Amino acid sequence: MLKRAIVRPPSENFGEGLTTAQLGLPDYSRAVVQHDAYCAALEKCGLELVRLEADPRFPDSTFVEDTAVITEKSAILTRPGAPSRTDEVESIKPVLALYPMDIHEIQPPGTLDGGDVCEAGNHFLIGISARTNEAGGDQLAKVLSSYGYTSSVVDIRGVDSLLHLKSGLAYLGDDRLVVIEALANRPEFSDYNLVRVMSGEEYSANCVRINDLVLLAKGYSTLKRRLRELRYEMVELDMTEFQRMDGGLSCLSLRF
Ligand code: CIR
Repeated sequence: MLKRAIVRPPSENFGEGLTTAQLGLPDYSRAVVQHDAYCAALEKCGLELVRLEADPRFPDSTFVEDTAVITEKSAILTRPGAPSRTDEVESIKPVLALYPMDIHEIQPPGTLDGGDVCEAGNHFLIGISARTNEAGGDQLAKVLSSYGYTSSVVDIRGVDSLLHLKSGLAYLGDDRLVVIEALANRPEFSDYNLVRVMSGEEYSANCVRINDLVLLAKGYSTLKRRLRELRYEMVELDMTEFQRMDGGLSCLSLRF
């Protein structure tokens, strides 16, 4: 059962962050409203929120997920692959130090973004991407294995328009993965039950199961219908302003 989530609202200069989306600049006030609704949804999932201040030094810092990987007994501080984001980790470190868990850190030359790490029960899928390199993935795998978790690597470097592994993949529990078509035939996922996301609706793959609810981006009726058939209870959230900055539902919180 997840108990809490760290969140950080977007800063006014949020639109100066990194993006490849070509969807135009985000509207800051609308992003704040969408972030508020996201926080309310996390509370509806039963999470207590640890709310950090917006940090204009790092326009991408609302995407807190990229700064750490958290397991039951440990937190691994990442080393984000984009130079403009590397130092975001510094302000997360003291927050995680407040909780009774071991803290590890990814070391150079390793780079790792939390968005590339998908926890699937006791197994972790680690994406190798433009942000996460093999050295970062190896370091994470070693730490995870010291706590009894297994892991495997998924190279997504050839997959167009996929920033992070979790931009195209989500674990719903019950050995079930939501996955975009471009990843669906990968042997790495052959042991899972797959919910395939049709092409053109890739953004919806970044959904998040939190306790009894699944958070889903608004406007993607195909996945919504499928998840309803599978009897998931969902909360739909307007994510347009974060999508403009390549961010999705999982990126906006660190859940543990
Ligand atoms: C970036 O490019 O780093 C941000 N604009 C978006 C990060 C999204 N994070 C995630 O998928 N975990």
